[in-house]
Amino acid sequence: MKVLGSLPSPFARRIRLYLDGVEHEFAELNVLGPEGRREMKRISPVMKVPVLVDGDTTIMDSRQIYNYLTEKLGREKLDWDGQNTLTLIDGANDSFVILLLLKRSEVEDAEKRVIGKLQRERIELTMDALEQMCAEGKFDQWDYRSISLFCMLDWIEFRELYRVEDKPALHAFWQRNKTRPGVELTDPR
Ligand SMILES: N[C@@H](CCC(=O)N[C@@H](CS)C(=O)NCC(=O)O)C(=O)O
Repeated sequence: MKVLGSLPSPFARRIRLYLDGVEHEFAELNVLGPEGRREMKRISPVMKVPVLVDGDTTIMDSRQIYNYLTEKLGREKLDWDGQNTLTLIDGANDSFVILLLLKRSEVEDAEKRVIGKLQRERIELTMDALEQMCAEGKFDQWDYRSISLFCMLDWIEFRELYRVEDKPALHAFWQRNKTRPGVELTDPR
């Protein structure tokens, strides 16, 4: 199996961490560079990473890759509550990606414009919900949900998009999982 992704991508990193201990290759792409974009075009018209290639099968999107891997590896699937939690994490993470792209596009006062305001609003609500769930112990187990949450928190801190310390339970969760061996190995810094 081959995972195509960029080193910093939180969506690619969650798949790499989910595959910890499972033999696979990680093919690193620079998603904004010309070579990386050429390679992405070849593999997926969606032009996003991660993409999983397993023999003749190509799977796009981290959620679908996760579903594919649970089946292939015979692991337990998330129930609907777990899937909703993933949707909260994905919603926040997608909005953070848009904020980063606005920053890189040098859009003036991006967060005062409709596109920026909508992202910030979603981020506030989803981060509040995740903080509460974390305080209730819903991320105590290191499973795909926790992996996905960790990858987002670590990335938004790395990209300076959010002050994780403003959310005590999320901050404690991030700190306590930082030193896991697989986590350290995939650190984009
Ligand atoms: N829904 C997708 C989101 C993936 C995503 O946003 N990937 C970003 C990197 S973090 C990407 O490939 N961006 C390239 C682009 O938008 O052109 C997933 O879960 O895999």
